[in-house]
Amino acid sequence: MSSEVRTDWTRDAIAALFDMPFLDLVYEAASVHRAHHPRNAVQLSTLLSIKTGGCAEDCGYCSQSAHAETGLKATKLMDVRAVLQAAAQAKDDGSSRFCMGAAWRSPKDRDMPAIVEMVKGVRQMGMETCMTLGMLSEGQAKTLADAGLDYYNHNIDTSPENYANVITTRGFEERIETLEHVRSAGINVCCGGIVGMGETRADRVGFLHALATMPHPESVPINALVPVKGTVLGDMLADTPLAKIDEIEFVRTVAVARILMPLSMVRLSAGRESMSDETQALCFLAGANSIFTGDKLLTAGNAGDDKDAALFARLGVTAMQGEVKAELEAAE
Ligand code: SAM
Ligand code: DTB
Ligand code: SF4
Repeated sequence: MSSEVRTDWTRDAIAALFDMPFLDLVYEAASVHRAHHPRNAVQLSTLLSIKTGGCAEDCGYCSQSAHAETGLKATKLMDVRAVLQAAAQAKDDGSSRFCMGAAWRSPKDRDMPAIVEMVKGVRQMGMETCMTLGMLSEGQAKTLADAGLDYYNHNIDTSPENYANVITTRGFEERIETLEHVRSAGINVCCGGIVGMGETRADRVGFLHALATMPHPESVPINALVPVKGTVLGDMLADTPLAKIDEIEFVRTVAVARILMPLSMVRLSAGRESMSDETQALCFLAGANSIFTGDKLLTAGNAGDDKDAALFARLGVTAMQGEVKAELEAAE
């Protein structure tokens, strides 16, 4: 089972993985990880919010939604030069991929020339490029591909049936359409979601089922909800602390993602700031092999380079250097 790449997973089979004794599940996931990826190596990506806040969408978890009351100041699209400076710093800090995020429902065509300059500039520094700008038309995906964009992040976030409980201003199917535009343009897909939003186990099964039955995304970010005051879900969690996801269940989600999508990079994404070293170590054992570095995600705090350096030293883990795809192929 561990060496096959399948897109015919059923929900029952995925639920059965979640139900496995924890130690068997982690052992299985670790075996799949070791069969396909360098061991003890974790890829580092750095995020930059190139356009913050004031977003028209109503994603219930997001500090940047104009529908939320988070007091976040909205900004205009950053200058290309300032973006390239931040990328140079990330490279100096050992990151191999620079991910630029904008709080847009979708980019305007008038923004595309600056976006293209950012992609070209970051690539010239020898870093992999990733962007997350909301929904893309076929033409916009093609423009980004021509600029040399390596990855596009666009999350399905949760199960199709839970989607409308989290976001009402767009539908699950619209996410799938953008993912198709990205893939047909030849850009690597980065697609995952959030757990810990008060969803059920069945939603986590449905979320991973959707990912595992499409052409597997090259990167799968698994975010733990960062509860932000003034957002629907942040406030819900503050009122019902028991809804917070159990860390063992979080590790199970990572392990099942690894088993379902053996060749993908599974990224332990938002939420590490409040995660113990022990939980993160279990996630790495269960096959997570990428993280976001630095003190900040887009608007929320992140563990920070000093803490991560200490964690890596504690675990004997090293940073995976660039050329992730080539490494994946060599490990096959
Ligand atoms: N506006 C673009 C979009 O929605 O596609 C890109 C940026 S958006 C912030 C990227 C992803 O970050 C979301 O899809 C969600 O999975 C994740 N995210 C946002 N806020 C989060 C939070 N508070 N906790 C965990 N993950 C979060
Ligand atoms: C993803 O799945 N996680 C990143 C990235 N894609 C763009 C974003 C996490 C955002 C966390 C909340 C914040 O910083 O506002
Ligand atoms: Fe806007 Fe993206 Fe935040 Fe949704 S997740 S409100 S689309 S920035």
